[in-house]
Amino acid sequence: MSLQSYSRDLFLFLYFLLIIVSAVTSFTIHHDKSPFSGKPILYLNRHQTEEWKGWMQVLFLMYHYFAATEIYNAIRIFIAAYVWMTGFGNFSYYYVRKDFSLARFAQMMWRLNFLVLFCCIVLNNSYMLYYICPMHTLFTLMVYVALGIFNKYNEFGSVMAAKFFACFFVVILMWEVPGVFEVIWSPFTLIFGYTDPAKPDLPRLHEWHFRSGLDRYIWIIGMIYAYYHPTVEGWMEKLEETEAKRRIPIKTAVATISLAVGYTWYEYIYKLDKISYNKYHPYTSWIPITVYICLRNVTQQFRCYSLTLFAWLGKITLETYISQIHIWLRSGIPDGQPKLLLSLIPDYPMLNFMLTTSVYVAVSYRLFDLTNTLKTAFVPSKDNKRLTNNIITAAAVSSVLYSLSFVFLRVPQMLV
Ligand SMILES: *[C@@H]1O[C@H](CO)[C@@H](O)[C@H](O)[C@H]1NC(C)=O
Ligand SMILES: CC(=O)N[C@H]1CO[C@H](CO)[C@@H](O)[C@@H]1O
Repeated sequence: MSLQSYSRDLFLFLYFLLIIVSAVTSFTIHHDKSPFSGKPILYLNRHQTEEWKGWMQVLFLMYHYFAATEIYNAIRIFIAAYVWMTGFGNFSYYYVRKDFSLARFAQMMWRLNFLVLFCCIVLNNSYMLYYICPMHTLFTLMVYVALGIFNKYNEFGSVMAAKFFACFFVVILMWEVPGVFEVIWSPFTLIFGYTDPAKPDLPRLHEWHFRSGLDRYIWIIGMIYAYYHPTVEGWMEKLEETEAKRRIPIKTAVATISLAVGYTWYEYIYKLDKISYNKYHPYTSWIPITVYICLRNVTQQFRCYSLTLFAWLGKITLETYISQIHIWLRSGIPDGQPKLLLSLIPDYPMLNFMLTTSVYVAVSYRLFDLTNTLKTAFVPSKDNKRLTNNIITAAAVSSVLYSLSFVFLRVPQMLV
């Protein structure tokens, strides 16, 4: 059993090493076409989003492994960025494809919750121990509902504006008005309740309120960015076609403004201590995200490049997030926060890190694969009858199993 220990030098060394390795081995230039215009893709394409997820995820995981508390605020931003992508990706999908079918919805829920459900059942953990999953499920649902209601009218700008306002209204009502959150969620305490064995006195819904509240607005910002995405792409195409004499000053101005805004945010918000930072986070997390988006695509070259190794890691973020708790770190008791490291080679922390990390990443990839394979098998795309049958069978089988295990758990007590 080794305890987490933090050395900034080692932390940065490992992270930069990974960047160098992926730059050397997986630097890729893409020549994709935009689905909107057929021209070369401009900004925030898939590769970039996945790469973005990947490099954030590595820092997020290393933050846990090495207990790097000094980057706490940065980690909050990364999680906000994931939620931003949930809003952005799901909005684009539903807005463009208009596919609100049961099958598509069930597939999305399967992808988000299949693995975590089994971890909860097998290891007797709460859903909230893996708070990323309920959070993304909630915000995915909210995007789905926002776009699904009266979806025939989504073409009208005024309807979309009303929908965005309605989203803000719901969020303000639920999180800003004291007491409303508890009233709405207390019937679901069984699912969203959580008690950290290390802090048994907090209310059951505290964790859910805290985690979901931190990123309550950013998914709407993601939707708004997705809504204006084609417009901004249009501007960018035009700018790219103008002569260098006008293009370069405009780009320089964009870069300078982004850097200045980013720096101001860093000085006045980021540097705050954890508690005060968390107060401002819901209202300010869009600033660094916007700055990153601007800088990441400021030149055509920048936009087309991506590091495929990070993009690969970005695809399996959900699995690496869930399995880190069990096969990289460990906690020892149900519902405990993972404060210990999995140790296969005691006394050799670096070798141990290498070995457990390889096993952990390989298993995560396998779990990602399995989730998708089983999804195709159980959630058929175009066969609603079979899908309904599967849902009913699953419900029946799980309730039988649940009742049986409930009885079996009582047996030892009855024998005494
Ligand atoms: C919707 O959001 C979820 C959660 O982040 C994500 O797993 C899923 O891929 C998104 N769907 C689309 C179509 O982008
Ligand atoms: C906000 C921003 O800097 N966008 C840039 C993205 O890339 C295009 C290239 O087509 C530039 O014109 C934009 O300035």
